[in-house]
Amino acid sequence: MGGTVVIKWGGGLITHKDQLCTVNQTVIDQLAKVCSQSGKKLVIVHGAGSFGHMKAKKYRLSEGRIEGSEQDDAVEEVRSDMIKLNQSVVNSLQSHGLSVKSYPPHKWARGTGPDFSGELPVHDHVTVVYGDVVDDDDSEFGILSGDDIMLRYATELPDVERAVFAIGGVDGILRLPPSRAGPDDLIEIWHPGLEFEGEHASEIDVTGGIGLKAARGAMMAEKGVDVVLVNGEIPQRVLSAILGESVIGTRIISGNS
Ligand code: IP8
Repeated sequence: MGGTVVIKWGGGLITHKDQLCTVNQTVIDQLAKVCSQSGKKLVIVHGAGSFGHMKAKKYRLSEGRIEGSEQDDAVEEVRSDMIKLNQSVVNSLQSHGLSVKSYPPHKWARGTGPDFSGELPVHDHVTVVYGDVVDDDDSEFGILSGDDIMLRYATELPDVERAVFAIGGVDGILRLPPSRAGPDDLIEIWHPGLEFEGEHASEIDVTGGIGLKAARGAMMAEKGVDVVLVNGEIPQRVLSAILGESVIGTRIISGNS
């Protein structure tokens, strides 16, 4: 079976981002299928999309405890919404014959950002984790992005072959925001010295959008991990990316390469 491939299923890819708690079942099933076809040992990290960002934004959960603000129900609701999204992911993977174990981060991780604490759980075959509301020593709770979890798995597991970000609606990192970009604006090889004008829906998202993926991807590349971003709506590209074949998308290389 070889080494492990760490793959992010973007939240905007696997949910309908503008409709509260609505899964994109077609995409989830396509991704589950290619994961099963790949025959690889996988760590799948999924994002939150409309199961996390909308309520987290409304109740300002990424800011931690705000005195005088009623946030406790929202913390529990987002955790339970994320368990529902995770269940859809796990069910689909299992229905494609995979041996899967899922580990809700609020049970094993503390703190936010790339230096969160907690031992990374791993299952023999397919491990599933996701962006979540976690406890935090300073601010009581906060939002741990799947992108930070990706970074830690990709750089700390001993046998990682590569890291793949499957994202929604775009072919990779574009020079211009998707609304203004043309076919020639895909950046095929990106490193931190190369500027791009990412679009971040900060009125919707509580985590970092494409900019955070690029930044975490660069940190992985720095440690020698191959990183690629691909359009997650095109199953063949996701499969090629998992297998390490050449594919339309953005490869991230370290600033020093
Ligand atoms: O979508 C965010 O995770 P991400 C988690 O991976 C929540 O950045 C609960 C909003």
